[in-house]
Amino acid sequence: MPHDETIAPDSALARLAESGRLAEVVDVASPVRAELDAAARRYTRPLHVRVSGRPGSGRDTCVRALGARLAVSAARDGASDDDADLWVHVLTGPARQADRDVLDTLPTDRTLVLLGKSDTHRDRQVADAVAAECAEGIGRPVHPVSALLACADVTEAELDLLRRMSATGETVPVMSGGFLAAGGDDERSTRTSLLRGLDRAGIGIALDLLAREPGGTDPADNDPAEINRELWARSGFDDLIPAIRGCMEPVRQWRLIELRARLEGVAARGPDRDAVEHLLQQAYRPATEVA
Ligand SMILES: Nc1nc2c(ncn2[C@@H]2O[C@H](COP(=O)(O)OP(=O)(O)OP(=O)(O)O)[C@@H](O)[C@H]2O)c(=O)[nH]1
Ligand SMILES: [Mg+2]
Repeated sequence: MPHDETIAPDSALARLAESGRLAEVVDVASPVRAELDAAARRYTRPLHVRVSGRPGSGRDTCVRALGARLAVSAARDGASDDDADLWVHVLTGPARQADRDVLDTLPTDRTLVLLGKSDTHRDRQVADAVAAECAEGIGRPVHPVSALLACADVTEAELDLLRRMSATGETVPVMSGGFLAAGGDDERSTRTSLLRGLDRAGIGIALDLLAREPGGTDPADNDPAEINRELWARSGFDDLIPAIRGCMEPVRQWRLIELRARLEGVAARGPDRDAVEHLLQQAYRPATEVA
């Protein structure tokens, strides 16, 4: 078996694995059928992302955002399973040595680098400029995102508070103590959850959204779901979709390599060796050549 060759993405092996019909190459009573089924299930498992970054960079929030906005399964570095297809490394500014050390260990063609907490920059242009500076420093694309905005879940009570703030022109001071105390005991828990959920910059963005149409006809005035959608749209997570798509072919290739290794193990154990060897030979032949 020519191990150095990449496996043709249009090979019969790839097609069989993707259609979940791998086990059909052996008889229903074959002792290897269950192993082939397990190999096929593993090959078609959902994409799994591992999120890395320096402490406090926003890894846990990014894991939540990937799940909430892109329906992608993710875990942060240090999680026990070691099953990632794709890596996401979160920067908070130009890469430090610790970031470079981690990036050096990750597969370039299956790693995205993010500039996290993009909401903390004055506006999108500034965040883009910082991301461009980060990209220049490491010689690869860096995507500005706000995982916090991507996870925004403004409640009715929080939206009411935002409306009151908008009406009185209240802004969030740099020191959060004043913001939390401003509404007295009645508002303290709503102020706390709003600050935890959106942070200072996110509250500012929400207030800008409410101020967009002073007449109050904007749907964001009336509906938490609408303002949440607006905040998600500003998170930058949608912009990750093409970048993730761009990693899919290398992901597929790695899964095929893993599948091949697994099938070689099945073949080596003996039962139905010929059928499994035949399957392995199809890794290099386009599906159209195989009857
Ligand atoms: N403004 C802002 N804050 C964020 C964002 N993402 C995370 N944070 C905040 O940063 C702090 C750390 O976030 P985590 O997601 O726990 O980061 P982590 O890398 O898991 O950090 P540790 O668990 O402390 O090692 C929390 O207070 C988050 O609310 C973001 O996009 N914008
Ligand atoms: Mg954390």
